[in-house]
Amino acid sequence: MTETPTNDFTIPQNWSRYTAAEHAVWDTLFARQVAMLPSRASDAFLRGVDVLRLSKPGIPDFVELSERLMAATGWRLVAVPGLVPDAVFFDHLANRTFVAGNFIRRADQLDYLEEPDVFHDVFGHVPMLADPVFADYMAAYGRGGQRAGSLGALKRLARLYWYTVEFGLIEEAGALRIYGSGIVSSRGESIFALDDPSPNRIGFDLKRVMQTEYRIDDYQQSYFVIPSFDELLRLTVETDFAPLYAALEGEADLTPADLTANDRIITRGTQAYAT
Ligand code: HBI
Ligand code: FE
Repeated sequence: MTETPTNDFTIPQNWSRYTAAEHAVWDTLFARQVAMLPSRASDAFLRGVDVLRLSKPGIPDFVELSERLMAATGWRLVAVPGLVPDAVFFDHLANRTFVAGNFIRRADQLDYLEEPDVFHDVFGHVPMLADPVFADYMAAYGRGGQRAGSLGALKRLARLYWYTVEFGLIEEAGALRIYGSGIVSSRGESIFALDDPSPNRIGFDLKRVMQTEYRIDDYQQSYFVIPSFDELLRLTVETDFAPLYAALEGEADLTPADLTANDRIITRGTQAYAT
């Protein structure tokens, strides 16, 4: 058992305190992304945007959004001031609660910011949580996080989150689509991840992903492609991670651009952007 945090880090969203300028930043970001995502984002993501009625103008009210999300998959949304400790984050996920930053970036930061704001957290993550299979994957991930903490393997599991939840690609109807929140919430990366010759696009493999470092400061050098959300969930709940963690202890990490002989390479990247 992991410890239950005495402080769950949640705060009121204080929806009525957003200014007109803050709502306008959301509307600008929303309009930019929905204009390009129909041909790029996974069907599950696009369905989520509809089911949750995210097209309603302004920053969503978490109470109202939680009602729709709860009806769809039993998840809810709570506000936090910024990044929370790993154990707290995992406990929330295991309890089907997604924590979202309640602040929004300034109008001069539309394309880049370091801490996850309400646009990244809500537009990027919440549509996928309306998908029943992905919703189960996220809860399973939270339980896995609680266990990884006690096994000293948080670094491994964080990489799984990064290369699926944050920057994942999926193969749908013979084409690549984006579903990772960091991609769908970024105008530049929504194009780069699918169209640019620079990054590698590699068939998803659990151990391979957990062996691979990632960069947090720029577009990814490699993306991992899942065949379906069912398969991602199946792998996560049916695999015993403890022996994988143990095996990885004896092997060197891979850098974000490395390719290996066992990789199913979908695109061999030029890495021109990164170098
Ligand atoms: N806190 N608010 C917030 N959002 C996250 O995505 C988050 C976090 N704390 C820890 C954390 N993520 C990591 O544990 C995961 O990326 C694995
Ligand atoms: Fe995120």
